[in-house]
Amino acid sequence: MTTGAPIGLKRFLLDDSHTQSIGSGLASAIDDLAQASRKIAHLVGRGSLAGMHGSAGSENIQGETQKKLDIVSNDVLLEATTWSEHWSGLASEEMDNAVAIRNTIGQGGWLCVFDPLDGSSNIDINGSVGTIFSILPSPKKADELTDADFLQPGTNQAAAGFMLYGPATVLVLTTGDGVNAFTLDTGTGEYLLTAPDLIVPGDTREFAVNMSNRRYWSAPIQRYIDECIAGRSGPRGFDFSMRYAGSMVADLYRLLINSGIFLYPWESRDPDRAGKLRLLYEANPMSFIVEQAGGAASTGTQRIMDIQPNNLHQRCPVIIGSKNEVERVERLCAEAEPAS
Ligand code: P6P
Repeated sequence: MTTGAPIGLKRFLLDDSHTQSIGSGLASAIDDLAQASRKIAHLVGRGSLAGMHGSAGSENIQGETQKKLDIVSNDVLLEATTWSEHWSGLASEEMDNAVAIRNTIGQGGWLCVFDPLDGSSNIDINGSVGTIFSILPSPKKADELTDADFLQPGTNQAAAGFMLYGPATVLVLTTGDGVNAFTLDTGTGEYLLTAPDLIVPGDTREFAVNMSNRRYWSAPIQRYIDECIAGRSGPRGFDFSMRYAGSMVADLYRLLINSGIFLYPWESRDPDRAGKLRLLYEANPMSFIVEQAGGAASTGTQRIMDIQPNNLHQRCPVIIGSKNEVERVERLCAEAEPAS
């Protein structure tokens, strides 16, 4: 290996000091997902030439119309994990229930929960989309697994990451010892370490939120965003900018590289629904990554990774990113709480 050349994902996983403690089983399990993402990246990169734009004509359990690429990406991930000795079960945004991995190769020790293609509303407009994954310890053998075995708090995660299929395909990964980003070399098919030890600055002047939903937010969230918009003449004393991709993977990658705060809060339009984003395969993996990069991830009133899930597709409010801004939102929410 030429000195100074970026190291590949497989070598990073197997011999880097970051991950020697995780063992070769988890390292190889992560590589299964990286392999699958190469195929997804190729399909996404072919755009409409792959003949996979548009709706699949079906809905997922969330009641969301499934894009053809949602289904295909889910199938690619199922294929990559089913024929591997590292997994015992899978759960996905695109599947109502978890599935057990029964194969003759061996009995895996890991569960994977994933959103196979996050931001898929961006597919047809050639926007950035991605895959989000969370890896949990399997409490049982495959044959004994039920959905309940996946209902583990985010603090149980052994690893989490996402692939962003953008102008470049990037894999962002944490195994609990910092956050590292790898870029896919489309020539060799290898993920190369291009951004080691990512850190999210505690302060930021950039926020990401769907402003069209302002009327549905609670008063503290409205106040926080209004103060950002008020800029240097307002209580913050400086100007903010807003960036919003409508794709969590793109919005989160930006705040990991620059700084920022991303919000998808609870909304009054559907008061019984805790938020839009799903806890197990969107909020928890992203929270693990951002916390490992020195940021924070909250519902506004509680640390996301402390939530005890009660449903595979449970949703939660998400306030995530630069720590000092997330804590400011939490203070505003606490002040608004009725005196107990
Ligand atoms: P809205 C994509 O559908 C997604 O689940 C996330 O990737 C994204 O952050 C959010 O929904 C966008 O939702 O309501 O702003 O279009």
